[in-house]
Amino acid sequence: LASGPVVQPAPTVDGFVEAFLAELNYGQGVLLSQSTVNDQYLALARTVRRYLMADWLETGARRRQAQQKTVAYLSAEYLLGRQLGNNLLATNLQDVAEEAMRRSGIDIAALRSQEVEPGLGNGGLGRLAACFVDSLATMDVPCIGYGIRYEYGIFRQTFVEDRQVELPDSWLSLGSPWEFPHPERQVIVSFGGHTETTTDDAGVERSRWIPDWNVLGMPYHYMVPGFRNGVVNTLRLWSARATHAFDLQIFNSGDYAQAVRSQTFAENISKVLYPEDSTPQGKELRLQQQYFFVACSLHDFIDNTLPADYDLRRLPERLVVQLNDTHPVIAIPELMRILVDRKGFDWDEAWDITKRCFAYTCHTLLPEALEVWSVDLLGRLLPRHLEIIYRINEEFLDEVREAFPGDEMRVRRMSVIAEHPERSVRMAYLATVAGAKVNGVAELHSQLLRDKVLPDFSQLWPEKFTNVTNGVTPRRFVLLANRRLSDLVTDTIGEGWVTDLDRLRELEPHAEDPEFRAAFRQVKADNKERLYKLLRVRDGLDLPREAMLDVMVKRLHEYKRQTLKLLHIVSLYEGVVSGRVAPEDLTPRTVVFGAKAAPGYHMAKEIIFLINAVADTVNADPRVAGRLSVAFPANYNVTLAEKLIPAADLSEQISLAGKEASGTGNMKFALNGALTIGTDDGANVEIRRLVGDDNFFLFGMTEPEVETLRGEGYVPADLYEQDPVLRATIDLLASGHFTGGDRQVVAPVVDNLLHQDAFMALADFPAYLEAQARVDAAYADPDTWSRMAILNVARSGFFSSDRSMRDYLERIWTAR
Ligand code: 26Y
Repeated sequence: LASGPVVQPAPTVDGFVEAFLAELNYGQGVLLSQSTVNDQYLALARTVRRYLMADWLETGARRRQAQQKTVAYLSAEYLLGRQLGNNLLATNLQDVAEEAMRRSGIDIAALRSQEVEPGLGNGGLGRLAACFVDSLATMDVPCIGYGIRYEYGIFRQTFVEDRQVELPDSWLSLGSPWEFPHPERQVIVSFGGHTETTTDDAGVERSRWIPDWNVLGMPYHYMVPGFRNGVVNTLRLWSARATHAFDLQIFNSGDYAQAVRSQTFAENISKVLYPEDSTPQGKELRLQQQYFFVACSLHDFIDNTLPADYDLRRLPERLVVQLNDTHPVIAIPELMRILVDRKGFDWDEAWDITKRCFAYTCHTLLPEALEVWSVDLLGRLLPRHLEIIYRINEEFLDEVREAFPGDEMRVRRMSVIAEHPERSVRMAYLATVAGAKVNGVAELHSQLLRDKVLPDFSQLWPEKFTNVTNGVTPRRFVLLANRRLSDLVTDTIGEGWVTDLDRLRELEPHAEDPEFRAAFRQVKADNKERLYKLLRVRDGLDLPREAMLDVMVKRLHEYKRQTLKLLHIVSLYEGVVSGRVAPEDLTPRTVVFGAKAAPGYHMAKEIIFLINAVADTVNADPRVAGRLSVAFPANYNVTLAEKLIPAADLSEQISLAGKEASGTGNMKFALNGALTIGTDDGANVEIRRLVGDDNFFLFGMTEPEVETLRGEGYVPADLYEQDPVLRATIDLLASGHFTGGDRQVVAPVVDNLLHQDAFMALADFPAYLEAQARVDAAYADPDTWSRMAILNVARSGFFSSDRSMRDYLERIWTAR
């Protein structure tokens, strides 16, 4: 075996054509002349796959032999995006493949469009997981990404009369060439039942779990290629199967429905991604999903990945389990169960091993988003795990009592078991107790995590807490998404920046070069052109070519404040229709929104409706024609992000300070030369520090100011009374102007803003308008704007997920 990764020699166009035709004829079973676009797409994908296969096998063999410490990244979500383009890039096959397709009379662009992206995640957290596995492969770090192969990913969003309608995302229906099922590697996962106490040979009392139902977990493997480095890591996603596909005896007796019922029931577990990224709903199925994938994954690592004779006392030398938020935290009692019940360890030794294997990443600050599971449900579904959690908690609370004698209030505050409003397990606390490290995802977030979310824990174990600022992969979000910018960068500073993103700094001096600025502007213009062509075909949108492109894309959430952006649009429009502002004094702008609302999140859906209603009215009004347009293409996803972000001039990152843990879209925009208008929140703080105050449009309250205002009693209606522009803006919204005179339909959003405004959009409104005026002023001078944008690109190398992975390696995975 070779000791390091082997980079394969470049293939030829002839060889590629031959391999492609072989896949088409002998894999897909069709002649080129008879083949559909889907046939061709599948054959092309399988051809690319073949070029990765030797590296995949070699990486696997090398990993088995080297027995290095491996990161098991446990994540309920992976928002991968399309694979074909990424894998062509990773193998450096894009030019060869393009030419090969041309010679075969095929337009490769049509094949790329054929791929349905695996949308196995909701938003930031899922996309982060995908960026991290990309970086780990590129850095040749042993990692297995574990997750769930949802049969239906995040819903497909459509608009019917301006309202969101969700359609199922059947991403597998035309076949998925990127996955490799391994039925021979299925594992059994148990649920329910009860526990019994027995005495073992040594006279020690042991608990035994007698479950009452099982499902099978079937692994599907996906390639995770590093960037042109001969490394291909593995993503292993689990699909649920019934243990006995169906009961033949029942079937033969004629009860066909009953015969398939158990099958349907079991397979529900991996049926659909929960399109929720806000408050946890006590959904039994979600707990089943969590335990299902975690149990499969630990079993896979311990029983199939480690050598058969491995001494599990040394497990922490071989395994680090990174918990992507609390969704996989049930892995902690599961590892204890494996060690104590199955492998016969005594409790203390098992606990010592377990504590050294886990690390926990928190992705939120909203208290309502911290997951809890009712003791009742957990006890029914996983009775043995509940016992284990109780014991972990008992011993932990003893430790607290020892550290803070007589402080029973603190003991109650810190207990993993909450008593109110119902007895439940606080998963973040469990993760903090068991994890060797706990990290937030941006500096501000990590600080607030210590001070506000887990203050008692950070007091007890200050050394546990650390920060790793998020990052994004430059492969997908610069090289793949923005070929034009990438070519300009490479022409200017040479190659190498894609895997060493700090080198973008070398662009700094070129910000002063008029020729470079012009080339940079041309890149933006070309990207806009490409985007608008797409939006015409995809959404029937016709957008002006010259206007500033102002983009707000992210999940729809009140704390992210899409309504603040909407108020800005309405105020611009109101200015013109009321005659306060001459239309020619408006800086031409096109505002693009992209956002999905959780299906059960009522207010978010009302906000979507209102944005669409405002867009319809504004776009149809000749008084602002060519000056103000609003577009809301449906179904924002990774594929659309790759087109939108490179075209954007202005990036909207306007959450209420202290609410957005990090944000990662903000990083993608900065790296693609958009300027940010943003609050002092999440990673915006670090972006601004790096790109410089002069190259960032900061506005709004700071987190302490938010706290102070809340403490004083925040009355949004007073702001409405006092500020004439705000009043005119809200009045126009409330008047029904955008909804055919219907005041009723706008009331939910308007009343909420006036009487609650939990995220203080009205409080930040004047500062936001003032910052937008600064944006207009800067945009008026193309050289000023380009200079600022180039400096954003040059100074954002820090936000590569390669850097995040180095930080995890240093601060979490090796430091223990
Ligand atoms: C428990 C269930 C309801 C749930 C499902 C998904 C809860 C949360 C989530 C997803 C959260 C999420 O995407 N958080 C985002 O993580 C990003 C990556 O760290 C951050 O950049 C972003 O600020 C944060 O909102």
